[in-house]
Amino acid sequence: MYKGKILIILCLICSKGFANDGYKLWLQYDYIKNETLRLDYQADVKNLVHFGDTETIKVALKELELGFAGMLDSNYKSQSKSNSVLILGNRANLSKDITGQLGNTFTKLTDEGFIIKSFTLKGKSQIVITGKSDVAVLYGVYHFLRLMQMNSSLKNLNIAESPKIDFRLLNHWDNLDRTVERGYAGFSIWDWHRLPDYKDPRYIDYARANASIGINGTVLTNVNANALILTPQYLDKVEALATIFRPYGIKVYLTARFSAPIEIGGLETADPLDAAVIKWWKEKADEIYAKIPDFGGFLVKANSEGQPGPQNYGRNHVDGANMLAEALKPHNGIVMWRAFVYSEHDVSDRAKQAYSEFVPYDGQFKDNVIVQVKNGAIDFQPREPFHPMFGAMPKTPLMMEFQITQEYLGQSTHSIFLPKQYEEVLESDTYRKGKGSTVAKVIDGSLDNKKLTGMAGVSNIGNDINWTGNPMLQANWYGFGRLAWNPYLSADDIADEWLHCTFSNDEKFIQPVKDMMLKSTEAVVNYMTPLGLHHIMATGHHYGPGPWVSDLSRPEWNPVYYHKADSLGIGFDRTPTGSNATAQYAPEVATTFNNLDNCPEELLLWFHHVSWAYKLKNGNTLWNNLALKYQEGVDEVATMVNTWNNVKPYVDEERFNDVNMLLNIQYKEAKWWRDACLLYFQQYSKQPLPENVEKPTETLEHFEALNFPFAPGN
Ligand code: GCW
Repeated sequence: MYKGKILIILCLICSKGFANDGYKLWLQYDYIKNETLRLDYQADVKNLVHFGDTETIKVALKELELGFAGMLDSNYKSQSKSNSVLILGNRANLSKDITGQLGNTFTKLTDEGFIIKSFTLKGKSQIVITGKSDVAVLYGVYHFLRLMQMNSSLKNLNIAESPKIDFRLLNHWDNLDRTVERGYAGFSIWDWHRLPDYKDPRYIDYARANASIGINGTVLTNVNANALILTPQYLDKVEALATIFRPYGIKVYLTARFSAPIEIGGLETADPLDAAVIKWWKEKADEIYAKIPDFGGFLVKANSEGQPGPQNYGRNHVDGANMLAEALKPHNGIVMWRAFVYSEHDVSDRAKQAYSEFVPYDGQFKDNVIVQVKNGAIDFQPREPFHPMFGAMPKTPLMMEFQITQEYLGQSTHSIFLPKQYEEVLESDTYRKGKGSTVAKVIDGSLDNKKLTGMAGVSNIGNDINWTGNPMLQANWYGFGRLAWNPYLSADDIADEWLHCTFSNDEKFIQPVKDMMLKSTEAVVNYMTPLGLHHIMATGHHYGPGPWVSDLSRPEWNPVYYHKADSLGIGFDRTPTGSNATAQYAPEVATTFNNLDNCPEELLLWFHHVSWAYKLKNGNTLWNNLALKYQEGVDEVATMVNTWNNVKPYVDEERFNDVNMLLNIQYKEAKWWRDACLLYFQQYSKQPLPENVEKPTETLEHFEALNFPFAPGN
C-alpha cells in the first residue's frame, strides 16, 4: 500500500505533469530518451580530459557535468566501456599531437572562435573542443552541449566557428530603484541595494545563459541614466557583478549621464570642451578601470528625450563622443553613442532627424566610438523599414540596436518571435555599394571593412521566475544572441534550436510550434499596424491601441501625426511630395519606396498617403484590405491558440498553462486592436467593414475611455 503510493508519486514526478517553471531557459539538459543515441553519447564523453585550470575552464567543466548529469544515465562512467576521449583546452595548453590534428584551422579563427573536431589518435577516437582563448573553449562547450540537446550526431565532427560581430551586448534599461524602463518581467535582476555583498546566485545563471549564446557584454543601467552609478558606492557593486561575469567572457558596461560632472563631480558645467570636464571624465575612467580592469566602456543617450548632452553647451555629438572616447582610450574601452535623437525644436519628419544630425559627421568620430542605431528610424515599431543611416555612414562604425523587450509589441503578454523581425532588417538591402549591400554586411563590418562591430539588444529580462514574463519570449533573448554571433542565421533555424533545447525533441511538437512562432511576427503586425501603419499605440505606456490620441504637447508624440487619416485616405507621405524622407536612402531604394505601385505593400502607409479607394495588388481597395489585414492578424492568433492546445501532450503542465493563458489574452487583445482601430479609421473612410471581418461588439467611445494607470514599464 505504502510502496504503491511512493510509486505513484514517483511516476507523477517523472511524467509530463512535473512542473517546469522555465527558469532553466534553453539549458534544460533533459534526459535523452533515445537509448541508442544516449549510449553513443555516453561512450563519446566518458573520458573527459581537460587542460588548463582557469576560472573559465572550471565553469566550462561544470557546465559539461551539469549537461551530462541531466542528459545521460547517472552511472554512465562505469557503465560504458568506451576508451574514447573528450578533450577540452585552450590551444596553448594542448599537446602537439592534438594540435597537429587541427591543420591550419586556427588561423581562420578570432580569439573567441572555437573548434570541435573528431579524430583518431593512438587507436582512440577523440573529440577536442578548443580555441585560442579559454572563453572560446567555453563557447565550444556550449555548442557541443547544444548538439547533444538537439540529438545531433557526435560522429566525425569538424566545426570551426567565430562570431561575425565583436560586441554582442544586452542593454538593460534598469534603474537603480530596480524598476525597469519598458520592462515587463518584474523588477530588475540587479539587487543594487544588497550588492556588493549579497551575490544572488541568479547572476551566475544569467551569465551562463548569455555565454551559451555568445553574448559577451552587458550594459547594466538604463540609457536614461542616473549619475549615481558612477560614484564609488555603486562602482563597488558594479565590480562585484563584473567579477561574477568575467569567467563567462562577459564584460560590464555602464551608461554615462552626460551631466555627471555637475551632478556628482561638483563642476559647474559638463561642456565637453572644458578642461575641467575632460579631466573629470579621464579620472573617472581611471577610477573605474582600477576596480574593473576589463570594463567595457560607456553607452550614451545624449540630447534625446530630455537627456543632457553636448548640445546643451553649443557642442555636437562628435565633441561629446570623442571626449569620452579619449578618457577610455588608454584602457581600451569604447563609447557607444546612440543615434536615437529627435528634437522638439525640429519640425521636420521625425523619421529624418537622426540621419540629418549624424550623417554629416561621418568619419569624424575617434576610432573607439561606435554609433548605435535603432533598427528603424522611428522607434521599435512592429514593422519599420531599415534605418537609412545604415546605408549612409561608410566611415563610421555602426552598431545595431534591436529591442528584445516589447514596448510596442504587446509587452510580455503577446507571443511574438522577434528573430523573424531581426532577420528582415538584417537582410534589407541598403544598395550603398550596389545590390547586395545588406544591413547585415554593414553591421558585421564587411561592407566597408570596419574595425568595430556590434549588436545590442534591449533586454526583456526581469526577476520573474521564467526571466522574460512569458516562456515563449525567452526565444527572443536566445535569438538575439544567436544573430549577434552570426547575423546570417535564419529565424527558422533559430526557432528550431530553441525549441529543441527548451521543450522537446519530438517533431510532433517542434513542427507546429515552430510554424506558429514564425507566423506570429506577421500576425502581430497585422492586428496592430498593418500595411505600414506605425506608432498608433496608446500614449505613455504604449499598451493597446490609441490611434485617436492627439492632445500631447509635442506633435510627434501623437499617433495622429503618424497615420494622418482623413476623408481622402491614410498614411504618411514621405516621398518628394511629402517629407521626402525617402531621399535618405540610396536611389535604388528610394525609387522603390517612392513609387506607389512598387512600394512593398507592407510599408505602403509608412511612405504614402493613400486614398481609401486605391486598389492593392490583390484587387481589394485600401479600406477593405486594411480591415481584412486586421482580421487576418486576429485569425492567426486564433490558430496559435489552437496549435498550442494541440501540443499539450508534449509540454509540461506548468509551461503549457502559462503559455495557454497568455495566448488567450493575446487573442482577446488582438480583437481589441482590430475593433478599436477599424472603428476609429472608419470615421474617415466612411465605408462598411467588408464581409469576413467580424463586427465590433463595443463602440469607439468604449475603447477610447479605457484607461490603464498602472501599466508596467512606463
Ligand atoms: O522608445 C522610446 C521609449 C523610451 C526609451 C527611448 C530610448 C529609454 O519610449 O522609454 O528610453 O525610446 O530608446 O531612448
